[in-house]
Amino acid sequence: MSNEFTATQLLERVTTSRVAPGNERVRKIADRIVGDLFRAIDELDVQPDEFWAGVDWLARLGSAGQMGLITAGLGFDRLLDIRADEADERAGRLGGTPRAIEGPLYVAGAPLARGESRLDDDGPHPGDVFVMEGRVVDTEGRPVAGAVVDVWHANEHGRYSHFDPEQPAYALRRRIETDDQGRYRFRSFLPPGYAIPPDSPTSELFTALGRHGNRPAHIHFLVAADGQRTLTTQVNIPGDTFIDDDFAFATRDGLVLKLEKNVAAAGYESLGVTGPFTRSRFDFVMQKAVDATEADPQARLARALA
Ligand code: MBD
Ligand code: FE
Repeated sequence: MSNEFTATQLLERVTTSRVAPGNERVRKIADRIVGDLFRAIDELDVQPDEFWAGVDWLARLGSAGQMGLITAGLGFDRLLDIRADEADERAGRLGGTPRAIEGPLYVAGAPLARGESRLDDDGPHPGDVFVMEGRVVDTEGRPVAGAVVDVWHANEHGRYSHFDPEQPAYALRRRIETDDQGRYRFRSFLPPGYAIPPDSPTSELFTALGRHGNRPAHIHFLVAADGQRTLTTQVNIPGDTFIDDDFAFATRDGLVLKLEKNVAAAGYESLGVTGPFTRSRFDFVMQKAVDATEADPQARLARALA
């Protein structure tokens, strides 16, 4: 047998050579992606210098911990949500708070509080005192007691604790368990938007693509309760210039908060509120889980690797 082959014969060899069955699904996906890349290299006449610069970029992207920034920035995270929405629609599963992307900056194990919490107790933080409050309910409007609302957002510099060595562990991250009426509330401040780190592999690509790397101001949630479908979502803070131009394409209608300014402090003393503050009311509506997997309270990576 000859060891000289054409590109087509090479692809055939790459995708069929094996000494064991391996994993059929992995093989199918890998073979497809390799085939698509062979074709792209051919059709675009990708030069060796371009190929190796790209490989180096991927290696640097991985060691910078920025894979999740790129999946979001190239639309893959939103794509998976669009596909999940379409599957729900086909299955007649309507209602509930819209899902929105988790993003790459979730950290499991935030401190757990009952009913209410401050997120900003590592502060002081500038800006208005902000309280978000509401209930977790099911699609019939019944309160979900004991739901865990895991919330995280950026600090005033647009950076997230854990990834930013300047912040204490779990700053601006909490889990809040709803009370017997399904209520949660927390105090924090209104975060600014997020911008991808400059001089990083991600910004290199975005500059080459002529794109910006800004997200509008937002707050993330992972809401979990027994028997309910785990909800990953985000809310946006109104008025941000990037609200309809998110680099991660993650803004959703129905998830832009309404803010009430100059609310009186009475009733909010337990959150350390002493003067007028900004409030937003928001209820999370959870769908019933159809199986245990849907009620898995874990975030995306832990789920994927379970
Ligand atoms: C973020 O804060 C974020 O939420 C996403 C999806 C990507 C980058 C930074
Ligand atoms: Fe974020």
